[in-house]
Amino acid sequence: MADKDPIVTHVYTADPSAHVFNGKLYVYPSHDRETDIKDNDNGDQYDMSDYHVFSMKEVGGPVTDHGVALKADDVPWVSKQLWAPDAAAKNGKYYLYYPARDKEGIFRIGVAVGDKPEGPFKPEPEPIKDSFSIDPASFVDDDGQAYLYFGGLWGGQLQCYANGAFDSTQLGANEPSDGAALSAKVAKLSDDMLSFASPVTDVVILDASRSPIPASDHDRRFFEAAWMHKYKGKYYFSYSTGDTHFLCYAIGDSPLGPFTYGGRILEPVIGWTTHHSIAEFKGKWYLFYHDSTLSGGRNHLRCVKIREIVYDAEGKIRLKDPQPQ
Ligand code: FUB
Repeated sequence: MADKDPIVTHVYTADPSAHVFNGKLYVYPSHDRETDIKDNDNGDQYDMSDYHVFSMKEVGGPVTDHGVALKADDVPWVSKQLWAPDAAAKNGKYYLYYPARDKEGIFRIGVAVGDKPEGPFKPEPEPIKDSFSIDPASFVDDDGQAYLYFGGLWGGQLQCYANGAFDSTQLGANEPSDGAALSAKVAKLSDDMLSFASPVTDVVILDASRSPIPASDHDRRFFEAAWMHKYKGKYYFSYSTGDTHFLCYAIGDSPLGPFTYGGRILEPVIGWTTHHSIAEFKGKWYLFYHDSTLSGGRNHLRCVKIREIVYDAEGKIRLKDPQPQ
């Protein structure tokens, strides 16, 4: 497998969240599937119904598909659309965080618990209290405190919470175009990893002059695909800019921010969405991402790929090898 080939081709995969557990690299992606639903800005074509977990002992080596780890039919509050998941390990257990629409069509975030990194995962019967929107990303800091980052615009419904309380008139709408950009959200997780242990707060991204990135700056503002990793004591918040299709990052001194915009990691890929994670494995750092090459460019049928990244002396991220066209 060259590093720009899909990690698997027998199923469509997207939104990869990568973690190293017990010396192996695990990837928790969305499981894309065929649908007759036409593409729209609400993302209705992303109609996924279960999760598979994948693992490998080496980047570029054989990839094991551990089969179905969780399915929508097993979760009492879910109606449809199991979107981008993530996983965490703590207290000898493994936690799968996932967004889905509830029976009213509103995105919430659920958690399911397993004894092994690959699952199966047993879902909690209700979504996490006070959770909303999509794309949960968990991060367990060196002191053991865990955090959950989340949020996504347009079909991800983050714009419905622009003024705090849920505003149903913004379902299916775009974000406000004036003022500061809407922020991703973050909350501390409880010690049992099943609930929020702090209020939900904004993940503020500042520009070099310490002003929040404006909503009009579509090349740099947050859209979806939150991810957190730590490198040399600094916290790297990375994300997708959505309608401009970049993967960007911002650097901070605290997992709660604020973060200062740092640059782009990946230029637009084939397919509308771009979504990633970053993890260190066996002394090298990798970007896990997706594109739609496996399906010949169909937006909702994507494939996960891996590329090595490096940091310069100032901690700026770049792809180790130039990006293929
Ligand atoms: O896979 C469904 C959605 O597409 C994800 O939640 C977004 O991040 C985008 O990749």
